[in-house]
Amino acid sequence: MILTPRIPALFLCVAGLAAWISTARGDDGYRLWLRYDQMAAGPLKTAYAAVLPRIVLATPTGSDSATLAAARDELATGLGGLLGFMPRITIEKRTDIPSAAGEEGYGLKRTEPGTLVISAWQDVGVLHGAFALLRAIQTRQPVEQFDTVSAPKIQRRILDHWDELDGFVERGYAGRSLWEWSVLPDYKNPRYRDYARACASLGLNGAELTNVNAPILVMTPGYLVKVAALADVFRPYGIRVYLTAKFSAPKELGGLPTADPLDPAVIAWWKAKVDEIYRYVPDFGGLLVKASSEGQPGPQDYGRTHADGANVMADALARHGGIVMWRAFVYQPSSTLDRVRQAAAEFKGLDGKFRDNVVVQIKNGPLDFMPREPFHPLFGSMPKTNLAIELQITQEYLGASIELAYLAPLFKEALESDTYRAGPGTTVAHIVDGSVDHHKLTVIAGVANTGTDRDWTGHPLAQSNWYAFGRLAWDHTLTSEQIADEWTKMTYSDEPKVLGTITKMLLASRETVVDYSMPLGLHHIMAEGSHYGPGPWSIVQGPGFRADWSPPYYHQADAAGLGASRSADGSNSIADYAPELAALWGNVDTCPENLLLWFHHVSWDYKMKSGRPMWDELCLRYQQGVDEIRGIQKQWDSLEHDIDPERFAHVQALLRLQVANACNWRDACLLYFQTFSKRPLPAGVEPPAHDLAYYEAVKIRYFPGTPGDPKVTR
Ligand code: BDP
Repeated sequence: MILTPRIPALFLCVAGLAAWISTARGDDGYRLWLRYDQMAAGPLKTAYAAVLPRIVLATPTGSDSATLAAARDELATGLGGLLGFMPRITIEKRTDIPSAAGEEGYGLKRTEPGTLVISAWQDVGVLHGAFALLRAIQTRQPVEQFDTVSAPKIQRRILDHWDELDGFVERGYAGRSLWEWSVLPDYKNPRYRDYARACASLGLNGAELTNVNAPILVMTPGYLVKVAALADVFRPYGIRVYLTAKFSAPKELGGLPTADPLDPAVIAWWKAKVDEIYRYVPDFGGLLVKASSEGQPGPQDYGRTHADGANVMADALARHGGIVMWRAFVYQPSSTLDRVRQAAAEFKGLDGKFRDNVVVQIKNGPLDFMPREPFHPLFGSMPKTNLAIELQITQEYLGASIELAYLAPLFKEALESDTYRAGPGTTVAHIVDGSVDHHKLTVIAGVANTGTDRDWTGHPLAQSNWYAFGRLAWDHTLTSEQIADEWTKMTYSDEPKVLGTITKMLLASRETVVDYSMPLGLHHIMAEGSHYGPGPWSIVQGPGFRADWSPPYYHQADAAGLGASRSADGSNSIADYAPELAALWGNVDTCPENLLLWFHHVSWDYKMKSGRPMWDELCLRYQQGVDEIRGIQKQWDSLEHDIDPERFAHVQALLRLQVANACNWRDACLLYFQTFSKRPLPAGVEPPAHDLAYYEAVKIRYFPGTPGDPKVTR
């Protein structure tokens, strides 16, 4: 079958001209990494042109579909933009499809001269292959690299949007929710399609639309019809929709006297509700549930377990192929156990008790998306349960959309952590991808950083975190360097100065944020409410507030030293890990310094590897963070004449803010900890700009993404 691409040549000329004008004038970042600007003439472009006069889309059926149309459109736009010509695109029925392509992967192969075949078992694999071809050209790969077979290592690769129905995004820093509930289903913003394109270009295949603190109305018919409209836009791109479910829905929506998961009327209610959802969205992915956590209702309200709660929904969903993602982010108001141990205590004993279509979704660390934490011990504790990892793409604790923190190194650190569960090398990634325990259902989720800002993510460079999550969700063996290199080439340029400078900035940025905010294993010392900026002194008070919402619970600063005591003579959280790790982390002398104050209460005079006392090391580490971000700022400034003025000026201004914030972090934390250490700042640390009272008086109000107005007192 020969198909005429739906994009005419005149459009391509106009698009090329528009791209040129936009580069000359500036760039608002809307196109993300799918820019497709014209390549300069040269041998590589000639080589591409020689391979691509004809592209065959090969599937077992050879029939056309909306997904293949999306692939053709993308190829036409992309190749038209990059190379300035339109290949002849045909669809063919083939049987020689590589088996390694699996359900959603693809094979790319140059066959007879001038022909490239994109083959896949399913149409969505062809779409992924089309994006892979475009990426190869955008990143200037030699044509030999076109011949490849690729398949995702994790089955469900989902963005979780913490979006409310009124447009507020919890911990969202890039504007309002993308979903325009008030005008759906009648008006479908064209941006939904661009969202789906961006996700599909990375191989993401799920969008969970609503906040984990679940807005219950989304499950009513008036909203399900809107959900269905979004699902219709996403479907050709291989993106299924998921929703959050509130555990009390049978009571609140169904009018039942109870939400007890073992009550027959409740069981029947969930079945009927799920059946109803599937009438609106036949390929609905499933439900994400935050239950018995932070005030959310859950099975424990009825003396039932997390497994009882998850299974009632799972049974309702199983008949339709849907899944439950049951979150392990739980801690109990009544528990006196160290908060970082509570999820392990609640879930470990439930191993093997969840249905096959349930995944327990676990944050990368046991606390809460800190700039650095050890991996969550549950990854090494539940062999008979499907375990998903939840990463946070939005920068709740890493400077929101104001500060640069490229998160691939954080994601990799979590994924590559060795649990030792089935011997050395049993990494979190291998648990999550199912390969260790041969689990069939595998899930990776990322809390999205998208919003209505024109550039989608608020900070132009924060687009790299959406990109990094998606690429790692497809293939967790990619390195942070590879991903930074790809993203920079696609989003900025492959010109060596630009490429070298931006990738260097990206790769250093996460550790820089750690250094100036929470070095040496410090955690949870940020301002209350907004979670932006320093607040090690905050005591959170009021009804419902808890000791473990206040930073002193975690840093434990006193006259003797600093840090949480989690070794055997403290809360013993090391006992939740494999003996190898307990031995390593439990000993102050062998514990890696980047987790020292996570696991140990360390004397101010403790001699660090550098030979310096811990107090001096801490001060110098804060100073180092400030120095590093100033260095990053200089690197960016050097690009003034190399990239478009609009993105240049935006990032430049944000980096100026970031440097000021880094100084605030350093000064506020050191002045505060100094009230305990009673030691002078060592040589090399700049004197603080203000006194401690000044920093303590800073109150951040109306910070984007912050639920409610915090009540913080000293
Ligand atoms: C915390 C956030 C809060 C979320 C919660 C969660 O501060 O807004 O609701 O995690 O993941 O990090 O449920």
